[in-house]
Amino acid sequence: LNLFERVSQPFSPKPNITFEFPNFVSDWIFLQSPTDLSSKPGLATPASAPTDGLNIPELDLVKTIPRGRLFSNFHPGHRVAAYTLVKIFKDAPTVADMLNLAAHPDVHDAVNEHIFVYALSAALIQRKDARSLRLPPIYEIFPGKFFETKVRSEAQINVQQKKEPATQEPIIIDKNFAATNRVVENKVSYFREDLGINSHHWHWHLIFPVEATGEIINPPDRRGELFYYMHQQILARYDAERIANGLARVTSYHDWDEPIMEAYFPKLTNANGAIHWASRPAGLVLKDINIPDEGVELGIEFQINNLELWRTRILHAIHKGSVAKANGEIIYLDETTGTNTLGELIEASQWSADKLFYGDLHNFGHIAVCYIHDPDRSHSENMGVMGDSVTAMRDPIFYRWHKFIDSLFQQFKATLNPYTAQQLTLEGITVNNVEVRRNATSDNPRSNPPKNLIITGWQESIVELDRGLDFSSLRPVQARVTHLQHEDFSYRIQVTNSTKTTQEIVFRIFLAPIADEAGRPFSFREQRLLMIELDKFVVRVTPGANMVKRKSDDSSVTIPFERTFRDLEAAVPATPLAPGGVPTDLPTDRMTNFCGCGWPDHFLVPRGAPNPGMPFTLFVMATSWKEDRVVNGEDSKKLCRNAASYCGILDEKYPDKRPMGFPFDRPPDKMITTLAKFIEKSPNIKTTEIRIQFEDRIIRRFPQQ
Ligand code: CUO
Repeated sequence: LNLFERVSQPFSPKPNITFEFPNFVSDWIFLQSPTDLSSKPGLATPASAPTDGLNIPELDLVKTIPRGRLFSNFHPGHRVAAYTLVKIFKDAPTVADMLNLAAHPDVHDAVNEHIFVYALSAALIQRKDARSLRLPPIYEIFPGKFFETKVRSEAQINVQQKKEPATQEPIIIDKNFAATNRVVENKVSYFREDLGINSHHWHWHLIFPVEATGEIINPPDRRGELFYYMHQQILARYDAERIANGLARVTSYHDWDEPIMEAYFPKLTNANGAIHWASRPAGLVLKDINIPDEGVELGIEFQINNLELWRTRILHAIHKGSVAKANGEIIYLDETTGTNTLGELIEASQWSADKLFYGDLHNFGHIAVCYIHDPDRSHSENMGVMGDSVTAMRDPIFYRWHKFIDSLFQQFKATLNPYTAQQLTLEGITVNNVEVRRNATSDNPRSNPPKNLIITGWQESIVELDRGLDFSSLRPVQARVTHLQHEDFSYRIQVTNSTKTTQEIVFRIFLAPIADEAGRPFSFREQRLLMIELDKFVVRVTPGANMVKRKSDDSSVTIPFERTFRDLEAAVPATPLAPGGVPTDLPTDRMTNFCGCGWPDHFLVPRGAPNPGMPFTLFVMATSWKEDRVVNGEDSKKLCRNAASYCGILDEKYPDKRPMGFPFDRPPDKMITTLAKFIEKSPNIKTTEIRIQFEDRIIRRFPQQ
């Protein structure tokens, strides 16, 4: 029995099951069948129909988005509907009450299925009493948002022919399904259409909603700055993939009268195959959006002029150094909170200083692009993928739009004083050397792979689709996806502490390409924007010489592979096929306090280039934890803790006092033209050149065959 299964179908069996979670004995709510209930006493017990005595709250607002319609969390009207349901779920006195309400046919079968999943997921994350419950992967709930329509038909044929699961071959997902290689942008579709990357983006927007529901009045700590930083890092990572594939870096999309030449044809449908996502052919130009209220659904109307006006006002604020609130109060855009203030303004969230004046720039950009083909819906067409945070990253225009958004933040950063050598230096700590080594493999534990070389390649993984396919059968349907993977590696950092006491040191590790697609070396001004955060961690460094070792899969940026691809109970370590890449037993805390948000580990490093590989700068900086530390509670079980760099920690402060992206978030002093010069006075920083070598073959399978 699974509330996240076949969400467009009536809930079945009809609710003669009551959910009870007396002691939270398990964090597993996704039971597969009613028989599972009896085997897990205390978890959920069959009881009489909970319809008796269950008050169904008023759902008129929720129902303004009819069933079957695609849902956009960038659309204010859609958000009203979704947040109303989030609040209803959050207001249920207990988790069991909430689940019973969600299972009730007047709710489950009556509200829009996308809103249902959004609201239940958001409520499960936001309710403190539901923290131990876990969501299934979003691509299992809505395979139609990840896999082409053909996959659904194939699955249906398999099910109808009643092929036994044991003999049934998984459906093979072509990693080039959206276009041929004649489309240059398709060279990086393995990034744009990756399951883990798109799941991360959905979770990020789920845990940082645009408006609060219920009692939350303050935004999550540094929410606006995280909006800037997480998306900036997506751009840096995407640019690294582009360079590796011989493509130029993404250009900002800010000439809104110009046609958009990069087309995108998603070939996606919703789960029951009835509704497709619109295609965006090359050459379309943004038009004013004028979608009338349609009976129930709230319309939306704005002009491209509005976007231009809001952009001007925001730039005005950036160059004036302050924003004005509606009541006239001035908020200065200073070093400490300026980025955050701007983030809330630009996105724009409920915490914008003045939403009426500074508008809804970023969200409405998503809306304008997703309706570009039918801006008044006179053709009754659905939106394109840019409208939904689950699918937006598939479209090349996402990156151009976000490059524009990022350019606003960069203009602000350019108004701040560059970091001085003193701000970059930590007295008494010298990083003597840094290198990376591939981990030895289990079949060759003594292997001594070349240093400073990371191997990437493809991995084939099996995913389960039946949960999200609306066929009546419960037969398993599996698909085989091919995605990027890297062999596991470790950092080895030699560090000398010349003070007399043990120091708690923060290590920040970044990676950036050295040269562009034509082999021209980047200036430091360019390279700083391409710096990808790989990890950030704290180590006690004793007086004298120390060797710090850190595994790639412990990264503060990523969630483990199993978290992307499996629920906990089904998790098994991946098995390597090729030398290198030892799947380590993940420490328990890595497995338990994830929240779905987090960059996928299989995309920790960019793909790189075929032999002899692509050169990158690896950068390590030591700073003092005493200075950077943010005091939080001691509860190490807090959600999202393990991928805090891009996701923060739920209900806690961001665990690092420095500006996000430090020390690359600001342009350097004019006199500093190279990275070498930037760090020359700081022995606590070390760089080295590494190569990432891509092998165009399967280097791992999950599970092993
Ligand atoms: Cu994540 Cu535009 O903010 O998609």
